[in-house]
Amino acid sequence: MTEVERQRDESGFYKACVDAGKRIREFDDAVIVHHFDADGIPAGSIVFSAMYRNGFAPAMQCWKKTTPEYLQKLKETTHKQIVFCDLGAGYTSKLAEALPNREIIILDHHEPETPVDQRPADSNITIVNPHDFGIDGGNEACGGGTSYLCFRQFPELSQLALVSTVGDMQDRAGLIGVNKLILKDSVDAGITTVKKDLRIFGRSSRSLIGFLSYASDPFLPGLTGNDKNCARFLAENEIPYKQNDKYVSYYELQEDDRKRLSSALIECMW
Ligand SMILES: [Mn+2]
Repeated sequence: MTEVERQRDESGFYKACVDAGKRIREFDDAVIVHHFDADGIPAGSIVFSAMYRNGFAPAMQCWKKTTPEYLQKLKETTHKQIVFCDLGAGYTSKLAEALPNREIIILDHHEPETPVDQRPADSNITIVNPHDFGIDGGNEACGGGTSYLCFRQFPELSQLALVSTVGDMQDRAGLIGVNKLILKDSVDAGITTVKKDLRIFGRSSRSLIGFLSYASDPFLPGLTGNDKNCARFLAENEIPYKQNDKYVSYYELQEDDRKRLSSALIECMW
């Protein structure tokens, strides 16, 4: 049964997360293995933080991908428990074979190796994966989100989950489904505010010219890759990209300048 055919069971997914979170907080000799990317690093940090709040600091390993070398390094440790974050779903049989005497929990959103109803019942591996509940792990639940849902009693960790969501590029059409719930947790906890703004990298870290000329998603016709055109475009729209002889960033603009720039960009996209 593919994930599309599988009936959506959000509450089942949330319960699986809570159960895994409870068990993880009981671990006393654990290593966290997390993916080396913008989703996996916050995901591992979420699990670490939740355990650390219990007075236990687990070991951590950061993997670029699942390779025999990384697996060997993990085998050489003596940790009784292993939590995989943002990886592992595609390699459960290999993990079971290589690490038979450990208790393993996999918090992942990648397509599972085996459909949930065909997995061995006596495995030492617990899998928590949105795909098993008819939830699309490709656009509404990432590794960090799945990890956070195990520990919703700590709503402050929702911010790391949102970093994961953006890092996994699940925010393209706005946050939906599970991601939307995490955002709500974060807003309700008073630690995140939602604001409509330009979705271009470098709002504070780049000069306005760089902000526009390096933009590739979306591609800005006539501006991306062309510093001169960007400077001309800003001047034509009376955006003060240089103030007191210093190039300024988007965040340093006044609200009305930002609005004018947004409108001009929308026009240039048409
Ligand atoms: Mn991921």
